[in-house]
Amino acid sequence: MTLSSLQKARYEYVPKLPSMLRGGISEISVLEGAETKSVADCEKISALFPNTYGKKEIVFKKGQNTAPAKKQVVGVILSGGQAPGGHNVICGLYDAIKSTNPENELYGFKNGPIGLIEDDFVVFDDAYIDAYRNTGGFDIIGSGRTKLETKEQFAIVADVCKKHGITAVVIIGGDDSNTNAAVLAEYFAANNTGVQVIGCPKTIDGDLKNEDIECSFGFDTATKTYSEIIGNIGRDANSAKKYWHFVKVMGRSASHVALECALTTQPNICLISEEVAAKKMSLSEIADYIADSVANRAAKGMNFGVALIPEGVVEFVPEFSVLIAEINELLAGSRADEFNALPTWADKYAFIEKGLTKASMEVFAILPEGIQQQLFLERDPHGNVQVSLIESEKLFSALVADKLKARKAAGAYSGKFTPIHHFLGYEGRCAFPSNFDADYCYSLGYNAFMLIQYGYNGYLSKISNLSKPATEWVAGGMPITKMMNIERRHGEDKPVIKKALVELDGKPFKFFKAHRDSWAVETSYVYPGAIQYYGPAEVCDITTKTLALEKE
Ligand code: FBP
Repeated sequence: MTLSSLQKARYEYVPKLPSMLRGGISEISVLEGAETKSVADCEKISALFPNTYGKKEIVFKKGQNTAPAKKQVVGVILSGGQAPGGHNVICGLYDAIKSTNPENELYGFKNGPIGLIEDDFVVFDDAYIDAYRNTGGFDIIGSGRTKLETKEQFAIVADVCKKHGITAVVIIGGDDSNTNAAVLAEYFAANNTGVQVIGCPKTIDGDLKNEDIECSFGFDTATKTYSEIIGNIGRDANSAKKYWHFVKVMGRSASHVALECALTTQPNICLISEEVAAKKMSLSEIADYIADSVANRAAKGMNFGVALIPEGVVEFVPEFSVLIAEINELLAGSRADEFNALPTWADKYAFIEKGLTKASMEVFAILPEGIQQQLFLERDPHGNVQVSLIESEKLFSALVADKLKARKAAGAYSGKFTPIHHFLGYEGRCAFPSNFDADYCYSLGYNAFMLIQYGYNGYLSKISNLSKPATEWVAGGMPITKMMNIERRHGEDKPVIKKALVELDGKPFKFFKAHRDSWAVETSYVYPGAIQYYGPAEVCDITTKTLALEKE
């Protein structure tokens, strides 16, 4: 394998641990705090988790390690979308496991949760681990989106664990995967398997966070990667002075990624899905909002700009959600075949016109034809519209173009509008982890083993005080049930970890709101440049603006 210079250099990087985890495993003791309660629906959650509910929050500190000595065989999986730093969680876990007892073993189950069901694994050794230290990606064992959620699956996992003598399973995943980790932990406890489950908070989307988890790993690196590119695009726009760049960034539900990139690069426009929903904005209102910036800048001679669009925004536009629901209904069952058999788009359009309500047809009619067709072509296995595949950056630029045309006709605008489109998503998910993510992830993995060694089950590895230097980080664990509430999912009440959306009264959004009107008209772009791995801490170890503002 040919290695890049950076890859070779990163192999040598020694991730920074919180002080309390430094100095050897024998010097890490545990401090138990108060018993916990779930954030809501306490009675229901406690009834669903009789063996794992209400456990104590814990913090590690310097002191004599009192954990019972026993051979540990740990299994680990990566679950869901890639996020920079996943390899380091496994490296930290491995190092803690082996430095406690070289006889301990770490099994990596392949391709996500399915690996545990199919008993498809690798047993890590030094050479294997060393080839992945401080690198991006999940290729160390692969990842997948199969869910571990049924009793039948749990029983298979219990058998697989028994077969290999596995004492604990570490699940590295997002809110859904960690919800399932809590259910698996309860199953293991209820069935006296003796197997523990520990979760680690992952997702570039940044929507697994709460009063205990300050941020999910990967968010730092992914947003810095996108911000570098957005900054470069802004500088190109300001150099050429002829294009409006519409940049969609990942974040299926929440707009944390878009907001962080906006705070870092100061584009002219950044939509925030949560605000769109709160204000019940229509597509037309959003288009007018962007068109105002285009027109105001054109009036100052600036026919260029940068607009950020969060991936999930269209689902937050109320009228659009209704339209999607109606389309799903319209094509339910055999009607999809009937629709597909129609020979021309004009025939199909007539079918749609007949089937939609007047209000939804009005929304449908203003969409560019390409997007209209996308709504009927891209269906998921259940036959539903795949909203995430909608090219919303193109949708909004087309709607803005229509608005500007109308304004021009009315003599209210005389600029030029030439849009260019980008989608930044996969580009950031496997970047070399920033020092922050390399350190945070290594600490999460190392800490996960401390939780295992001390016998905890159904806990999330928790590293906090993250806006401070790594030495001041605090390592510990929180029962996952503490983060749960009951939500309606697929027609059923389910215990889940609450997804964290952007809070409109939170400091990051408020900061953005206080500045965005001037960013919309002026050219205030910031060019953050590439992630730096070597150099002064104020350049290399900086956290996100979101975290800094939340913790100020
Ligand atoms: P996770 O929630 O699993 O971390 O994944 C998030 C994400 O990166 C989203 O931002 C994006 O919409 C999605 O994954 C893409 O998924 P896929 O890799 O299946 O195309």
